Amino acid sequence: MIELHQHLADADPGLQKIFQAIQQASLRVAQETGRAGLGADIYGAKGSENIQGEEQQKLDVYADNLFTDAFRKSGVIAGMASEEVDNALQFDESLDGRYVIMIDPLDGSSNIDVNVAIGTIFAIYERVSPVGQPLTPEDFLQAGSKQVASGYVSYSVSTQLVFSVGAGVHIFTLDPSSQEYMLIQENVTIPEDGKVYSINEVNFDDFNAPLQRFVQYCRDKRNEKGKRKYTGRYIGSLVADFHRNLLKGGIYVYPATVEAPNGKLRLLYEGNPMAFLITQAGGKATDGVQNILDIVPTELHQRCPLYIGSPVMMDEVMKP
Ligand code: AHM
Ligand code: MG
Repeated sequence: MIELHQHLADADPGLQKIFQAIQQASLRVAQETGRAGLGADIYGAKGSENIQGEEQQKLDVYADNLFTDAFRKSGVIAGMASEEVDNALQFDESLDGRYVIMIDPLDGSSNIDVNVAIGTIFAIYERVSPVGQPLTPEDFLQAGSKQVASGYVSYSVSTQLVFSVGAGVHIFTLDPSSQEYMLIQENVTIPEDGKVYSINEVNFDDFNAPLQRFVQYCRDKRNEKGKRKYTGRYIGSLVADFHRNLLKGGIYVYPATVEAPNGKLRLLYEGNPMAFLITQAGGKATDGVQNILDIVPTELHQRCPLYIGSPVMMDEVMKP
């Protein structure tokens, strides 16, 4: 079986170091999620204090610290932006690094307390400012099309790393005994069409007319045998919903709603990395109007509607 570092043997040495860091940090997160409830202090409300008056570590903060540490030590990353931190971080000791990274250290964290799959999502870029100099906002506010790699770790039945360095999408499973990621599927492509639509349907009345038409189409559509063509599946954990749709075919939509006019998900560390992956896997991703990867961000924590999945279903949802 092929280990992650063997698979990346021909990749840029900087990228190899970044994936080493992702392996180390995600292994620790996997170990910690695997101990949920066994005294590991990962449940509980954000901002709560323990008896000593210290802030309790929620797992998403814990995960953020682990990844930040690993990226800082990698020596090749000049800075990072995280869902958990207001401002972008610059690693002064690694300003010679060519890379910047955006991360959602633990997505779907509302699922932690109920033992449902959660994930880490990341996007890797080359900085645009000169190497050795302080970072600039433009290093972080790059269009998704500039990504050199992206991926996610899914902490579930097993821990899996799914990524692309721009040459297909590959899936690795963490072997807990050797603590190595092992290749289980190379060059994954999403099925052209699928059976699943993943959307929080309670918001139906708030969807725009084209999206309402699409959801109604999914509800009504019958196959040649008169059976329903589509089924709804919504875990409420982007990584898990995305992963199922990648393997089985389907579409995930987190649209604009009245309450959330720009949707809920963040462009830099949710929309973009997933859009890069789906494109590499033969699928499509838009914000309902344009290709996600074409959007030039203006803010670090900018939100964007996300429509992502199998090309046939994406073409249907994008009909005016
Ligand atoms: P988070 O980054 O705060 O965890 O929120 C992102 C999550 C996604 O994983 C998931 O698809 C979505 O929020 C679910 O939101 P909702 O409960 O509004 O449907
Ligand atoms: Mg998130």
